[in-house]
Amino acid sequence: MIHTDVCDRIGIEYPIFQGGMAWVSEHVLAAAVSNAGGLGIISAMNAPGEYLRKEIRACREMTDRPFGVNVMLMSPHAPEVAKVILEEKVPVVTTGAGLPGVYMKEWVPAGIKVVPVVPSVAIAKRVAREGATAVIAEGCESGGHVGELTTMALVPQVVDAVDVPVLAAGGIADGRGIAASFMLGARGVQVGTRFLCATECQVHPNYKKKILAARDIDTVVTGKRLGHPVRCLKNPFARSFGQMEYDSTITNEEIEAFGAGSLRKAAVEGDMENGSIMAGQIAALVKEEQPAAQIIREMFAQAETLLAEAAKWVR
Ligand code: TUI
Repeated sequence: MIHTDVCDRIGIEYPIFQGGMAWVSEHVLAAAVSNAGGLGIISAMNAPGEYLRKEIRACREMTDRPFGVNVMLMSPHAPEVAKVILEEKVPVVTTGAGLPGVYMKEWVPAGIKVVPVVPSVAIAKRVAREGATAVIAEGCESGGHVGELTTMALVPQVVDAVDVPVLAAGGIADGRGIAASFMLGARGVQVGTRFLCATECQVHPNYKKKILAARDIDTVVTGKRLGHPVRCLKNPFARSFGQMEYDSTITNEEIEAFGAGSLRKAAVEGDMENGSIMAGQIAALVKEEQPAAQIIREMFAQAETLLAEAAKWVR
């Protein structure tokens, strides 16, 4: 059995968080992951606070176990979302795409456990100082909004820099990823792409099919010119976006307008031509649709075997 201080601090059985994926991570998936012993996460994405309140209450109908909410800090609704989190007494909050300090001033004294996603050592140190319960060091192998560093380079540096437990994210989809993360000093993992293909995940079936068909080199990072790089699967949308970024006659506003609503198009409408199919580099490792509980059990059984056998290489 694998049990770490992340399990104790968060109140979960397996040290695994489900990624807070915008337009994907809603209460059905979150409750399934929490019921399976991980930490299910509802994405507040860029929706108003009342959307989140409904999702939180629906999640509580489906599970008595701890769950989390992910706040995308670039969202214009982040301030009201932060209030809803306080009012609904959400047990755990993860944050992404920005610095959560201003909200942590209210969340931390209220007993809410805050676990920010960090792309660098400096940001990890900062949020640890501000009262984070743990941090998620996310490498650029992950899907969606990405930083510069790989998981392999980022995780050990963050582990050395902070006193709180570190979860690794980016490029983890099986037990090998968990075992490797532990060797880098992480005490837990966050997984997004594999949970996209959980049976309970409500994302459009076309999206799941694309993940299941992906090859190793099928992702690309768009949006670097705009200052918010996003990893997604190569498709006509990503190609056009990339061409626009190279074209100096096109303004940033025009590119933003082209990208607006593109994740929703893919995740909700199933538009695989004009939508942004955000996914991590590990998509090709996702082989089948499975219940969340099976994904978690399988990943940890494999990690346990690998970690137990690792000593055989030492003479
Ligand atoms: O947030 C994510 N992944 C996301 S958010 C998202 S929604 C979106 N849609 C369209 C365009 C952009 C975003 C899709 N995927 N992951 C966590 C994460 N956080 N990765 C990197 C960071 C991060 C980056 C900078 C965290 C803090 C940070 O602080 C620096 C600063 O100056 O804000």
